[in-house]
Amino acid sequence: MTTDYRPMWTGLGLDLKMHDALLNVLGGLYKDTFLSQNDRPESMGYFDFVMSEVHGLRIKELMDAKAEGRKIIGTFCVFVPDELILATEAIAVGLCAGAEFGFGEAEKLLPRNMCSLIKSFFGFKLGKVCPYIEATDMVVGETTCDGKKKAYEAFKELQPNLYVMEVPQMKKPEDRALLKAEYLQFMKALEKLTGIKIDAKRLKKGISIVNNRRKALHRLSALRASDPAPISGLDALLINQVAFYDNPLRFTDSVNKVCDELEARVKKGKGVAAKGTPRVMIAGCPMAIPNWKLPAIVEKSGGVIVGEESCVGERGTRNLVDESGATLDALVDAIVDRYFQIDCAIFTPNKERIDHIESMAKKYKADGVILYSLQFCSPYTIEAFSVEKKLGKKKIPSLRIETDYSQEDIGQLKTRVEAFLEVIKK
Ligand code: BJ8
Repeated sequence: MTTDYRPMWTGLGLDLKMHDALLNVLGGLYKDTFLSQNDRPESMGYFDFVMSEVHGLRIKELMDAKAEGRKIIGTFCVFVPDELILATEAIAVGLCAGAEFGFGEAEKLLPRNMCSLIKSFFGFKLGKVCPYIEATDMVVGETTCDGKKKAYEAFKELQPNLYVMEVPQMKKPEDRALLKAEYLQFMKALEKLTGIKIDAKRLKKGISIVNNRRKALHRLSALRASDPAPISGLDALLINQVAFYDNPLRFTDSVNKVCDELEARVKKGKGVAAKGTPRVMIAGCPMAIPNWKLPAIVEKSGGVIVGEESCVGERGTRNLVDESGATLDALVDAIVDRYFQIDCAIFTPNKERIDHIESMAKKYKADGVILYSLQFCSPYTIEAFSVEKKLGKKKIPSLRIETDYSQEDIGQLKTRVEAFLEVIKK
């Protein structure tokens, strides 16, 4: 960062000493994980720049937008429709955190046996190191897993602008009706906050922006089906992670530029890893920045990741919203239809997810699937058993991995991943 952002961070109430320490660690980790890779697409330069300015220029953009009267909405879950937020000229930012930071403080408010993702956003808040959350005008929580649902009760004490949305747990018609009612209520809350009434024209524009972002990410995913894979799983994951922070129009444009470059690579038969490199798919809990531990182990051990069945990945971007509706109600229905198909493991039964994992493994020609769950995440850890059984029947090798944000198990994970790659090697 060339600009001095300290006055801005001070204005946001950050603890500068802690924040400096976090940025130092992040910078080093980014360099070791991403910049050390061979043969990266040149167009990834944009994402390197975004990451170098993730607490700088992007926050300045948010603060400038606030000065113009726009609102910032922080979210933790892909069930919160960005379309509705954009329809009120507000800006959506993802708040999930992927680093072990401030866990000691978080564990004074939460039990130790909670997943790292929850402890992390508490740690970032308590440590005063996240400029995104401090810039928000509204933070949206949701009743997904029990951990999040109950943690928000304590989080409300720290973050008074927290709004909690109910998300159903089954896929019956009455559950769809519940989701629609929740979205309508959320629209009202957004309208009250922003002073902007959502109409069909505004919503259509929001839908189109988010659909275009999804289309660019779908294009990226499709290119990864090529053998050799034209981009590393780490870089593809990074792009999916940046989607939650960046200006959506600029982001879409940048992803399409990466895709143009990858298309040229595919035509020439060029890849980031040699043809025949074991192709791995990861399925499970979302990986928030800077949770790159497992993908880095897989790719440094000689595999290449070709797909993520994750909310920071295909589960979060699958399906477009139908843009053809002429009325506000028709467009809201189209949004509900799209989001109601998300197959998060909090749903029961959740056969769709198991089917999706199988079809993704085929589509991306994966030689094996790693079933990834964060320790103490019941939904994904329990569901991994059924997924493993189904993949086994289809003769698709899988490996169950349960971990957290610490670095302590790296050696053990590496040994298990290397053994798995040996098994799936063609
Ligand atoms: S739609 S995956 S973003 S809830 S890892 S906090 S589930 S104990 S994150 Fe998620 Fe929405 Fe579902 Fe996606 Fe709980 Fe598990 Fe922790 Fe998790």
